[in-house]
Amino acid sequence: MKHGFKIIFALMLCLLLLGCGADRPMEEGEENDLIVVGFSQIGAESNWRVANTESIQAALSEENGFMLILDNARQQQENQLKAVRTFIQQGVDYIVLAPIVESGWESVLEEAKREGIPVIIIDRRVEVSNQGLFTAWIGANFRQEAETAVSWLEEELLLSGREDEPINILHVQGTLGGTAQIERSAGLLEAVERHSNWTVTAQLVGEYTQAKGYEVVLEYLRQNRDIDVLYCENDDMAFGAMQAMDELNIEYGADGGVIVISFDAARTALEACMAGKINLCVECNPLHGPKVAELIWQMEEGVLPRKENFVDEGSFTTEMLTEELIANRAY
Ligand code: GZL
Repeated sequence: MKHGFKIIFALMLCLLLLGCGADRPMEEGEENDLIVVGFSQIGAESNWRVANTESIQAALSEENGFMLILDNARQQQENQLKAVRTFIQQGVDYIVLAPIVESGWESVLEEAKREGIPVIIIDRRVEVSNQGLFTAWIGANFRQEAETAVSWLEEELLLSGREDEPINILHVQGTLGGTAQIERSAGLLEAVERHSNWTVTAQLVGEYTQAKGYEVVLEYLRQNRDIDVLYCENDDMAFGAMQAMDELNIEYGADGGVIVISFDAARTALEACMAGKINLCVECNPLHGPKVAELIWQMEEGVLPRKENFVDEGSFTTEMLTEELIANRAY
């Protein structure tokens, strides 16, 4: 724990122990050597994000030797910048940042570096001139996720004899400028370049939420019903789009109609996929907590951690899924 934070922490502790609600006085002689971690999280926009936060909270618990300070930025980069600067002023030991977009982090990361506070980036990436401004990144291979989706679609169309038919694709994007959106979009658009019979009829921004996904898809489908594939860059937007198609009596899913492709593969999406409402769930593993803890312990022992740390992930189709498989999933 940094000297500065020790003073603040000691003051906070005195206030608590003076009857301001301390739930338990420190045991006699108990050393408080918790590792203090400031975590700037984007928000709680999706099931994926909630699972990501829970994973960090579980791994960086007091029982595991940490004091976690969690800040929810409510989808605003400005709030993340403020949170990181507050963590720096508090003199935390480590900062974990889940950046909402790739740009705009150079100066705040330089400030953290000047104070000698290691920063671990999770999930989406940061675009900086000097990769030394952060210690490590943990996350998914978003381009691979897109390639998994496109390869599955190519196979699906071939198996159904539609490989040469005109295919209209409605593309529902996540928050523009975040790595997940950039890579999942690029993977689809590159495939459209390769297939002259594939057309992206529209790109709608659903901000990764069910409400916005429903709103933009309903508005679009009211005017344009001629779509063959719905490519949704996360489950929550897919649920919003499904709500819109239900409202407009548009058939979709494994039994026919619009082919639905979704990313994240949270339990609720897997249940919809098993029910045939989503054709393909491409997994994006949110369980970054254990790896964050592992890298911090390495640094505590003076070991420089690996710079890039990918999480494991796969994909699921209707016929692959069972109640048991879904029940055993961590999120
Ligand atoms: C992906 C992550 C995305 C998820 C969404 O790693 O950045 O943000 O796909 C979440 O569900 O909102």
